[in-house]
Amino acid sequence: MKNEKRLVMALVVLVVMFLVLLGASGGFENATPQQATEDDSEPADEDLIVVGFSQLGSESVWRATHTQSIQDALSKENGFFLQYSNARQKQENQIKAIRGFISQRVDYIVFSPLMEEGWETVLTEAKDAGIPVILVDRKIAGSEDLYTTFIGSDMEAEGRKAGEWLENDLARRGRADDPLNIVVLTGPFGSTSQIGRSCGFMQVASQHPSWNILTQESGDFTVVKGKEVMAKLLRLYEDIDVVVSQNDEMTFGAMEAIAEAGLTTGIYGKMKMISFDGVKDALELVDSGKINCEVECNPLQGELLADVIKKLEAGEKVDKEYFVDELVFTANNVRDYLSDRVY
Ligand code: GYE
Repeated sequence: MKNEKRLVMALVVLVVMFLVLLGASGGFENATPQQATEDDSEPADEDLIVVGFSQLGSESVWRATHTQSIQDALSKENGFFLQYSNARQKQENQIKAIRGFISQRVDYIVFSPLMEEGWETVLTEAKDAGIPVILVDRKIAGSEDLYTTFIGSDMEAEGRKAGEWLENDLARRGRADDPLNIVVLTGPFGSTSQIGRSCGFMQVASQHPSWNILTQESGDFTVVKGKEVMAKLLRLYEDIDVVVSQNDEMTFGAMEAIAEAGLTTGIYGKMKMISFDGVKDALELVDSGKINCEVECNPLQGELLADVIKKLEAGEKVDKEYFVDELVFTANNVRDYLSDRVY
């Protein structure tokens, strides 16, 4: 009997030890949302400006470049101590990260909101704690007093540029009034990049009764989903003339689906392909004529962000929004930019 008791006790101890080890090794990561920050160390130097940065994920080359640009600019050498957190496409993770930054009393909160809705409560908490919030890349819906400034792209202008390129291309060929079947692969519905790009493109499309928008469907800004959605649309619609794809990853996926269906894109192909971002691999496809038009979205926002924070530190007034410079690439001008493209 005594021995049995001992055995049970030993087993209990083993199970407890196993659970403790599992927790420490991150085995519970899926059950409990990620820690607020991935760099919890304390700033060694009192003079550094402490910034908590919540990035929404790492879905694209654009996003990786955006993160890197901010990490490079907010470096120790430049006077910053950066706490970086990746929300992996979950709004709850971003909210948790922001709450973590508030409780650590960082000097600034920088974040790229996954969606436009749903930030009132947590940003009111930041405001009540007196921590300035800077939005990068994407915006939030609702009250403008919940953030200090925005740094990023004019997404609606990007959408219009896509429409205007199509308008001009058709006019140049004397086909301005030809009926045209268009499909739009969008980013996640409710994100600033989707809302802006769809609205801007629709503003131009609404002036052309011959443009028939067959559908707008989300490809989640990823290669896999872009391919899946495009394959489905090719089965649903026989005669697609134009694909508007709101980022390069979806474009790469869509082009795979189009090739697998035995069809072609670009200057000499069956379908016109319009894409957004302008990463190097996409610019190469513009150069080879497979993508007709790339509307640039500039991820290099870190230096502007650092300048704006330094201004705030100096007590200077800052604008409510800052837009980065962006171009449109076609086969006519892409060679001038291709060799300098680092991402
Ligand atoms: O176009 C896409 C990304 O919000 C501008 O998000 C950004 C978009 C970008 O993942 O590639």
